[in-house]
Amino acid sequence: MTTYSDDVLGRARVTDNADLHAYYDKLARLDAGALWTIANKIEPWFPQPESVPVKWSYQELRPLVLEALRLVSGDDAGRRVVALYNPRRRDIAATVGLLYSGLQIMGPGESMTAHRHQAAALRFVLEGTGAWTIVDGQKLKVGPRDFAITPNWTWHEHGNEGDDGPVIWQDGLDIPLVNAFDAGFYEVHPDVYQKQEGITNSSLHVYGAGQLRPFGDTWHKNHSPLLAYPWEPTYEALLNAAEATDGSPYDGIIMEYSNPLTGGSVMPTMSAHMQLLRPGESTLAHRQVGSKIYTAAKGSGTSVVAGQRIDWTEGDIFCVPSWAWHEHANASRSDDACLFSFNDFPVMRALGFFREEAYPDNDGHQPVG
Ligand code: 1HN
Repeated sequence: MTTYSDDVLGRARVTDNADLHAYYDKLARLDAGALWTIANKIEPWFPQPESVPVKWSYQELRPLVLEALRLVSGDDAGRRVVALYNPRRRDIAATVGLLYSGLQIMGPGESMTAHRHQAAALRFVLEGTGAWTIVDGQKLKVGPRDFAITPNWTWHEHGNEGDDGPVIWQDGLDIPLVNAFDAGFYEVHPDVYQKQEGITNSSLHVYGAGQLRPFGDTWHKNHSPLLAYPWEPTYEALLNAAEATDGSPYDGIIMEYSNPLTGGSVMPTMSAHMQLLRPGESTLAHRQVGSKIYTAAKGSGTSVVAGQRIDWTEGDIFCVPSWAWHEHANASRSDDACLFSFNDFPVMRALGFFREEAYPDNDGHQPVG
């Protein structure tokens, strides 16, 4: 059995005294230190995230996101984004763990300049019908509940060509992860704007046919060749699966947005899911190594994250820190509810860090409050 006491042989358990303090001072002056004073902190028995569960209410944030439209121009801001910060991770601009998320707004007729960076990005559209983005020359048009990717080091620029109001979409980036590795690079496009190549949504035309792949394809990049994942086929896939399977006891009916050529995650650092909770469905608690950011895409419900109750309705965003117990419930007995989420699980898996377990007691539900 695992013991979590530090007062055991095999854990650091040195009692401080005056001699030791004098010794620590001498080491500090030489940019050194006694490992045993921090060993237990830097080698926790299990993950001890600085991040806490947080809910960002769309109803509360939306007016402030709209306010940014008249306060700053897209050109001056670069991107007009309200960032979502975990309280103790503001210094690294993280929403949870080493993931970042924010709400980006673009007014009708507006467009942003092109740039590229080492961080990978993804978009989940919350409202507005005119959104487009050009990713390495490919123009994508995206609407509410559509998902799109901007793999790292791809040129990208966005705009809103609608005339019926602003577009608000959620950005998800692995910026804190890239910065933790001191791996960040950034470039402004030499021509400021890209030229569209080929037809709009061309990757959907080539790779969006589900079980059919272009024969003899030579795609070799480490991200999905499919750049946009529209809502309608996503929802249909969930409804179809719900007819045929019981889904997961922890997640209901859940689908991963995948690279159609490999079946793996859309990008090497981040994966995304859409899940459907059937009317009245409540799931069991589980936990994973890795951080997750959820967005209520449809309907309303309640999740419990690390014992904290989070009520959500469309547009609300909440996070699950690594190794935190979490479970979800659809609030409605008549309508389904959908949660979009993205995570850093591909990194955890690639590095051999991934673990997952079910809540063992209390019929699989964690205590609340
Ligand atoms: C970025 O490039 C975008 O291109 C959005 O839309 C959000 C947050 C941090 C750093 C770069 C974008 C970003 C970002």
